[in-house]
Amino acid sequence: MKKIVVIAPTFNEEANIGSFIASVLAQNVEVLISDSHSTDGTAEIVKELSSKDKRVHYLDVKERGLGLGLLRGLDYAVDKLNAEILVTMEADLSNDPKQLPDFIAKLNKADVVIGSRYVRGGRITNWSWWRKIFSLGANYSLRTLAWAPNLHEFTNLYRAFKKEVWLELRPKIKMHVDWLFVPAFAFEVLNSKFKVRELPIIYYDRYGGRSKMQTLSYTKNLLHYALRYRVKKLWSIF
Ligand SMILES: Nc1nc2c(ncn2[C@@H]2O[C@H](COP(=O)(O)OP(=O)(O)O)[C@@H](O)[C@H]2O)c(=O)[nH]1
Ligand SMILES: [Mg+2]
Repeated sequence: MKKIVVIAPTFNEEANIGSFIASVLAQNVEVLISDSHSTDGTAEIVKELSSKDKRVHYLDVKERGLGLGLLRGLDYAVDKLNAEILVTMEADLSNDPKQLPDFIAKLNKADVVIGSRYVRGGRITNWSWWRKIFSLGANYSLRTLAWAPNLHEFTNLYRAFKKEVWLELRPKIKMHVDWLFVPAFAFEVLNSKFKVRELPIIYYDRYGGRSKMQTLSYTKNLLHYALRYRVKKLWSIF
């Protein structure tokens, strides 16, 4: 049986982190919280749980940045925890850990499984109409710019992949210490030799606390990133 580690980046998730960790542990896997030095009680809760259960790990990455949290967390999971299968998830209960066995099962036929809200069977509950429009529009544009008719989701971080995928992609995405890490991972995996499959997911609005997403500037950066990527690819052909 391969070792599975769930990596969840956090910043101020004290309202969710206890239930999140319990629901991940219920799937019989290890969990690593990769925290940007939260200023609320997140670290204390995780450290307390970790002292009682050795499957719970806490990493303080000290600085802000969702991409930084993922980068450091993935490295730690591979180097220190000997993870062979890496799963990334949000820590606010938006991603349901009960879907984890479906991700792992699908990894039998793929190297990367991407959770998708925009395929048959996937959906979003409780999001405001404007966030849905931004997300749908962004994912549609990214799909077009990536020239990837078979991938419908670039911006959600519920994903499972083999360690080899991380080792190969790492140099290409390590500079994205912010949210761009999430779509850049999808772009680079499409550009690699690895086999990608999508899995429909149900996405719930966060349970407690506040979102740290700045939707407008993120959407702008996303489109800028994807356009540059496409132009660079076209340029390399000539
Ligand atoms: N390590 C780390 N995690 C972050 C940071 N900002 C957000 N996160 C986590 O990334 C996940 C997604 O962020 P969230 O605020 O829920 O964004 P939303 O789902 O788009 O509304 C959550 O688990 C957050 O706690 C950060 O600066 N550092
Ligand atoms: Mg969230």
